Amino acid sequence: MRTQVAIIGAGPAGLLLSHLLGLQGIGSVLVERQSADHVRSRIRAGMLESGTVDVLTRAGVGERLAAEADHHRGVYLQWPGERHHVDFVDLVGRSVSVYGQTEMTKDLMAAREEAGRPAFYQASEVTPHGVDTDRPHVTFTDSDGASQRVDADVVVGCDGFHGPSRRAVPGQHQRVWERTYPFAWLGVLADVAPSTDELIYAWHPDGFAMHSMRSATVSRLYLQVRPDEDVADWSDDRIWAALTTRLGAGREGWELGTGPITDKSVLPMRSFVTTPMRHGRLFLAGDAAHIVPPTGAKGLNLAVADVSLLADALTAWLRDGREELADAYSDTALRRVWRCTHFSWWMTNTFHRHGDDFDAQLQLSQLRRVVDSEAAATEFADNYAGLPIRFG
Ligand code: RFL
Ligand code: PHB
Repeated sequence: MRTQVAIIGAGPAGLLLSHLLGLQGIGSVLVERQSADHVRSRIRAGMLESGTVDVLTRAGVGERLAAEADHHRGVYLQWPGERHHVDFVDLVGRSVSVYGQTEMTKDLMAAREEAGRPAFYQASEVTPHGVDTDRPHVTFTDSDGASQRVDADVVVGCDGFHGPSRRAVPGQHQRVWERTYPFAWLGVLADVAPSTDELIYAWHPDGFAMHSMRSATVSRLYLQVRPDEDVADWSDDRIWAALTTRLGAGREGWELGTGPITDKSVLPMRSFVTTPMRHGRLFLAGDAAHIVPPTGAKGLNLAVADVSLLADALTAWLRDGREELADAYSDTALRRVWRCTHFSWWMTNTFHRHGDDFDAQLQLSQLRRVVDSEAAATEFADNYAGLPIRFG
């Protein structure tokens, strides 16, 4: 099989890239390890920057998002005895939208099916070849056990942190930057109306807690736990008790509604960047190139920013014969990646209990500064609500 762009991985990055390229008349083939149902049901991110909403809307996949997403003016920052609203609309003129990654994935899959764009699900042994040459290709075994080969002008690795694309870049051409954190998140999904209108990020002596939501009847909540935490040690009662303590600290008259927990998992926290994001005719995008801890809500938004830049670059190259944007892709994307990596690192270090009581006082001083100083609040809002896709 021959196509212009072979895309490994059909998560949000791969699906959106294929869609954006299709709108410009560039052909692509998606090769995905999991089944479509598995991809559709993975519970992950939930907060979309305004720029992400703009990209999806301009690409014609924003209809359900416009009808169903919850638009938030800002977030609440809290520590014992104090809760403050940071209003992004007032500070930087942009809002954010709560719309599950699962919903965005469903919209992109529906658009792919409607356009009849080819995809192989349940592919195994997916391997990129010849990325240093003018004739790259991808081989894999399809869901029927048959060997397949896709020849392409370029290969794009949208295969997440564990995929094979990043490993196809020879070690001497790659640099990896990494930070692991001494804590993790226990994430739960619960059938209960959210007890807040907008997200709450809470600092607490017992550890960080967060209250997010998916709909008027479904809440998404997180607790800081140890990285080796066994989810089996967390009964529903223990989870609700910890959330009530951490989110309710010093807040007379506010109550956390509880309900049946439908999903629980422990999420590791890591910062990771690999550079460059292009090697020959192989491009990396989304989690294949970088991971941020979820505290800044940046992972999915960065994936969208990458593929938005890449779709323009590949269109200019493959349709119009101009390679400048493709040459600039890695540097352009990495400027934004490093900004979001810093913001996510800052949010993570500021909100989670680690270190000693001296560190705790510095964290609280930082948080007070964000709500007391308009300059500090504006810097926070600008980063959280999302920087321009072409940044710096
Ligand atoms: P994805 O979503 O990981 O998709 C990559 C796709 O590649 C496939 N794949 C392969 N395909 C073919 N061959 C192989 N050998 C392959 N290996 C892997 C995978 O099956 C998958 O379909 O990356 P993408 O598209 O770059 O999108 C990035 C976002 O998904 C990610 O940044 C966020 O979801 C990160 N993230 C979160 N971000 C937030 O902002 N807030 C969150 O609450 C949040 N929760 C999460 C998360 C990521 C998680 N993972 C990756 C462990 C929770 C989890 C559990
Ligand atoms: C979520 O709704 O899952 C969510 C929101 C904001 C974050 C992380 C996760 O920072």
